[in-house]
Amino acid sequence: MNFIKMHGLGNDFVIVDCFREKITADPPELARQVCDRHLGVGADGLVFIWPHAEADFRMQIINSDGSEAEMCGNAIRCMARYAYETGLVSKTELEVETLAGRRHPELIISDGEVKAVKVDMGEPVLDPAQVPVQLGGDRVVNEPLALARQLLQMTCVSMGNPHCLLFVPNVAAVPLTQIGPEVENHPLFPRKTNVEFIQVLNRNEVKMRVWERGAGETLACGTGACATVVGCVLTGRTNQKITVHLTLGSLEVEWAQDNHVYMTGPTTEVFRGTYAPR
Ligand code: ZDP
Repeated sequence: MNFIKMHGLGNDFVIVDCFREKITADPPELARQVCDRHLGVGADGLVFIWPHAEADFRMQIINSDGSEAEMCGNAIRCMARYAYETGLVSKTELEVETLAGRRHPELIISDGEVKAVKVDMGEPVLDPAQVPVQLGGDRVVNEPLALARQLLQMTCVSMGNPHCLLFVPNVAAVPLTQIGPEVENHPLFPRKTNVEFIQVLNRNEVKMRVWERGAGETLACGTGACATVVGCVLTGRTNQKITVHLTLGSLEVEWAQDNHVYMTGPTTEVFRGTYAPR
């Protein structure tokens, strides 16, 4: 199986072009094998580009634990660039079908190269039943979250996939591997959740670390960065357009007047290869 290894700020993926490859293996099991950093290629997720009748292509994202996610921000940027550079598409504004609905990446080209990708990530969802998080009311903003050894304050946003936002004074000091799984698997989240730890630097910049549903700590999360700007605005901490600083770089995100969240960031192709499924 031919694949392309790409990443968005270190959130890395094995991408399989199903316009050209025939997939016979079971996707969840294939993802667990391929994403294994010792026995496979190694990645945070396995992503398939499928043909689609009405859209330029359909994106399917499987986390490294084999669970399927509704949407993926860093990967959609990588796939948009791959589709353009390999001639799957010949335009710079694309339509991508996902489990979260249609998404619209735009390739930012200069000197013939894809310098960045700007994605309309759609509208955030605050209704607890749709995040989903099992609390009442019309939104979950600054609500208590009781863990085994501490009481946190959370804000919950869906960008098609669930996010639990926790504001902290210093992201570097967060015991991510201890708190992350406890929140990811908390009974309040029937479909588990991604967990973002956010340190507000000023009204235009934040630092963020993420414990991802189905993948653990990753270096970046595009949907998480989009959920972050929504949570920051809802809690009065930042402006609508901010820079989200991640471990290896930053994403520019804006919760715009049209209620859509726009995310702009880089993509990197690392290598191409052939994988022999076990
Ligand atoms: O929602 C989830 O299960 C996420 N782990 C999917 C992957 C999200 C991603 N990190 C992103 O950039 O949005 C790829």
